[in-house]
Amino acid sequence: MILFKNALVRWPCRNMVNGLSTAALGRPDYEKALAQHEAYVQALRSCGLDVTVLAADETHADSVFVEDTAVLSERVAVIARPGVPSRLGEEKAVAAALRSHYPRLEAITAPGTLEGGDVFRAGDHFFIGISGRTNPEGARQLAKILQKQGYAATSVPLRAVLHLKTGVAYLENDRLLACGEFLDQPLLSGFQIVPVAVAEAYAANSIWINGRVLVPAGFPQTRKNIEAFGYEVVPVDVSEFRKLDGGLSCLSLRF
Ligand code: CIR
Repeated sequence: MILFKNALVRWPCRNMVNGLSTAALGRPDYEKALAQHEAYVQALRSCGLDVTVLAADETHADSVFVEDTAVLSERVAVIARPGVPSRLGEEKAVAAALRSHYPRLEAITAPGTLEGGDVFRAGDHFFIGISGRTNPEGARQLAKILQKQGYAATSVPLRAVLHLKTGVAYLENDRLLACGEFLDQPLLSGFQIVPVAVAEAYAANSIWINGRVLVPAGFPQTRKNIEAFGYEVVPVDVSEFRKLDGGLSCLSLRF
């Protein structure tokens, strides 16, 4: 079980209302997004994390989704390379902030692309989604860096979702919260699957942090299903980030 000490988040920029989206839920309300972000940071602190808040980056509308810019572990930090032109460059400020935590940073290089939302970790095994954002070359580079550090890595092809963690969340104890295409994915058959109903698909992007599970507010069945395993659930309202296809995990890097 990996206990987290730190989190890195980025203050939402005004330009976030122009972020990429397929959700068709309307434009985010910026003031509401700020309040939700503050509550999210509080929730991270309530799990014992020391949270660093990076300044807003108005030149990148999606820069609040800081998880996509790196893959972190106790042995290595890997700076990602976003798979969509409008997000390229977001990773620079994140790399600068991570330098004070890691002696050396690895990086995904062209023509590889990789977004952190496509990576989940179960113990010493990393699963890397091959998506519209993470290409096979990016996954190959990440796997090589991780394997050098003694980790295992498996690529998982995605069918419909934006990122791998849009549809799965590792809850420790070999348990995986999963939805849709991941309910019968043979590459994930080693896990006990905690299914998320289609109507609550957004809640598949929950996050286990030091024994608690942060779950998006408004998904009572998923909350109940997670509580049934004895986890303490912390609901967090991120409705304004959902409008940009972003979930709970996307808003922070935990390490
Ligand atoms: C994007 O399309 O890149 C952003 N609007 C949402 C990114 C969400 N990140 C994530 O799932 N890890």
